[in-house]
Amino acid sequence: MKLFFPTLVLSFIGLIVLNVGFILTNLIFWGLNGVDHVIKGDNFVEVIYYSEYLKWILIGDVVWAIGLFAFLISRRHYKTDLELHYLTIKKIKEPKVCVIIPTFNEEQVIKEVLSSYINHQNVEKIIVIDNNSIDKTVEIAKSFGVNVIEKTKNKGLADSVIQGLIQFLETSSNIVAITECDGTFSAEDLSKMIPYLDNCDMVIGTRQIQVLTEKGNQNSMFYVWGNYLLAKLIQIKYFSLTNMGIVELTDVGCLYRCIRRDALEKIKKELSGLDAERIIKNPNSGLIANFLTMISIENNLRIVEVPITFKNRVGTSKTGANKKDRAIIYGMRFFWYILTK
Ligand SMILES: Nc1nc2c(ncn2[C@@H]2O[C@H](COP(=O)(O)OP(=O)(O)OP(=O)(O)O)[C@@H](O)[C@H]2O)c(=O)[nH]1
Ligand SMILES: [Mg+2]
Repeated sequence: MKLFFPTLVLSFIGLIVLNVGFILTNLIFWGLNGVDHVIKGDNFVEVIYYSEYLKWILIGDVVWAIGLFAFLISRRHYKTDLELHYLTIKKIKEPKVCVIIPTFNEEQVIKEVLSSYINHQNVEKIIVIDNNSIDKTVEIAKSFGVNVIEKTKNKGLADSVIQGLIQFLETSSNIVAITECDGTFSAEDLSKMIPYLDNCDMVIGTRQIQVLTEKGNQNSMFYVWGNYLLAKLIQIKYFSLTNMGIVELTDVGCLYRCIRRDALEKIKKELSGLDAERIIKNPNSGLIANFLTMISIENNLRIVEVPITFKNRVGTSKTGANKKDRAIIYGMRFFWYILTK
């Protein structure tokens, strides 16, 4: 059953290529030699019957459609448990947020980032997890009196986030916020995210609302589309016929999120599991965002995605994701991860 979804998605892509390829090839032959050259038979049934390839392509399409129908039917009652998947009200009376900030050579922006989070009314603690920066990042962080975990080796972004989450569980805060140290996210947005935690376990930001983004930000058209389509792929993976999926997602790559402490307790085992190891091996891919979202859905945590602001990056990109070829590779990794997780 685990193979059903990937098979459906991969065969869909294969069929699109075949169908479009077939139509284009026929149009070319039609243009060159006239319509008689591509149509054998006098009526519609004969055209299909006598064509060498069309009938096989159509059979493929029909088999795929039957597969899709079976998938939809199998998801009739998917994630519709009254206790687990519908409205709950668990008010957090006093939100006390611990912010975890992975850093790597961010001396240009870390001051601004730390000040903004320190000044937020609900922030109780900040943990900086530094990936062995060679600039003044650590020095500046320490001057703010925040907790700094200094790694002696750069083990990548995913490793830092996981270490930060584990450290958070040692604190008395009841919410953890994961953010980046590049100036793109805003501390004030915490105030928009926290209230949703009364009704859910994890609030994820989406950077897809144009009027909330700064012109010239790192999410070029390519990223906007890629993040959207991959987010929809996750949604389809956890699709339920009644509600079009247990989550509504539009931005697969956004790391900025808040998680309730009791919810993180439920998935903490996953942070040291095989899947976590797999994403740590892909240090720069940003897969950690995807991983956290997917393990949360699989463990029946409630997720709400909310629009957040997104500003231009300060300092240089650590992923190099601003280059198209890298972005394609990251996109492919996300795609494969979603299919095979
Ligand atoms: N890429 C990367 N980022 C790291 C690492 N360790 C810490 N970080 C921090 O994680 C955050 C995300 O990295 P970014 O370079 O912003 O990656 P991105 O958001 O995918 O892309 P850009 O914002 O365009 O650079 C930043 O605050 C980095 O400083 C690491 O090993 N690799
Ligand atoms: Mg960034």
